[in-house]
Amino acid sequence: MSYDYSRKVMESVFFHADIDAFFAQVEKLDNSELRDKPVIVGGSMSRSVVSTCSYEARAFGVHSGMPIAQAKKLCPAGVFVPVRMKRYHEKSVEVMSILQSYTPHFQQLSIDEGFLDMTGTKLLLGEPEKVAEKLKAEILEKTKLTISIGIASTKYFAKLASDFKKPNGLFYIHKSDELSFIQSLPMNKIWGIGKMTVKKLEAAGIMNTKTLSRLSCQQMQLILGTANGLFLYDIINAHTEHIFNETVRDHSVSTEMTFETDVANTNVIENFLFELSSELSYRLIREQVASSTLSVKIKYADFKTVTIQEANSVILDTVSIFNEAKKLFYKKWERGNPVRLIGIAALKVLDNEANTQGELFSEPNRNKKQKLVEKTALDLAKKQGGKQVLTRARLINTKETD
Ligand code: TTP
Ligand code: MG
Repeated sequence: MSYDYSRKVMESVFFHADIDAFFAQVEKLDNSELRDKPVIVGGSMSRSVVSTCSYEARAFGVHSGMPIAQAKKLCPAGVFVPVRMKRYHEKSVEVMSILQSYTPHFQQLSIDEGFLDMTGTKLLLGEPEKVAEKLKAEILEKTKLTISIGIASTKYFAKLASDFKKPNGLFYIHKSDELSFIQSLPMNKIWGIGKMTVKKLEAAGIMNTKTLSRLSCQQMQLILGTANGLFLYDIINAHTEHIFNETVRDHSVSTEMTFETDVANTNVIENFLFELSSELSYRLIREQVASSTLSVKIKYADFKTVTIQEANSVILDTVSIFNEAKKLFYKKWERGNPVRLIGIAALKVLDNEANTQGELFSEPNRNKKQKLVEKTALDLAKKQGGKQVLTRARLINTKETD
């Protein structure tokens, strides 16, 4: 038997699908009075930042992670609505199940986005753009939500492409255009270059992507460190096949906050734990990981710090994290001793094998899968959370929305 070596190696085709202004779009869907209005979602419990906002609000400069107070100044006509995670999860499941019906190789990346490996489907399904159009139309018809789709030969470029024509966009970055596409973006628009990286590059005299693209790998590593230098070198030279394919193992996801004044009131503490639980849940889902070991940290007014951890069944959703965290807290807390800071962490997290949001909530985590390396504004907000000042009133006066 002979093998036809002249056969061309098949080019990979990936779609990246991402729901437009997700939380805000769901709010509009559920309340027709919000149609065409600048809708700003956020301000749950103690954390008064914008989760997301509609494109009308974006025109005023409002964006995710911005303090609500600032959003109000920029967009006084904005309609501010609280986060309703449960409802967003429902809609996410609807969208994700349609996405995964298009390919057996679907990778959910966060609550509102995922990759579809469409390699080799051209003969069966047709041109990628046509398939993407059909997919968008099906999602709109069945879920009443618009999404944007990016197409490329790697997941990385597909993700850039979906962002390029948002909202309700469709864009194909062909392989031959990848290098010119990436090198035409301003540095701060290149996915993977955060504010800190831009600062470091500028401090080294690299002011634009063109100059950046001329650096050797060693030069980038000198400026950014070994791993980050290599990561960026690969991106800028359009070597992106490996991105979004690494696996995560044995790291932890944590969040903590400091009280404005030391607190011994259990109502306040429990509200606080709920807020932390909701954040932790959001991050676990977003990073597509799961954990069965929760840890709680308590720092007292005198800075004495204690931690307690316990392995249990898989924890993912806010309520089960909250219940577990509360149990651990009361086990360890010296009753009446005022607390200065509380933290919770999911330890030994593993990639969640589940492909849909629904499975994510019910199934235990199993094998390792793709790593999500996305650095969201939310993560930044959470990091700042440790220093964030909170008021007692805000915590008590808020309703449970998750
Ligand atoms: P994104 O897909 O980053 O944003 P988006 O869907 O609102 O807008 P678009 O994709 O059109 O640019 O995030 C998905 C959802 O995740 C978003 O609707 C709300 C939530 N989210 C936060 O709660 N905080 C954040 O900082 C970010 C970035 C997102
Ligand atoms: Mg989105």
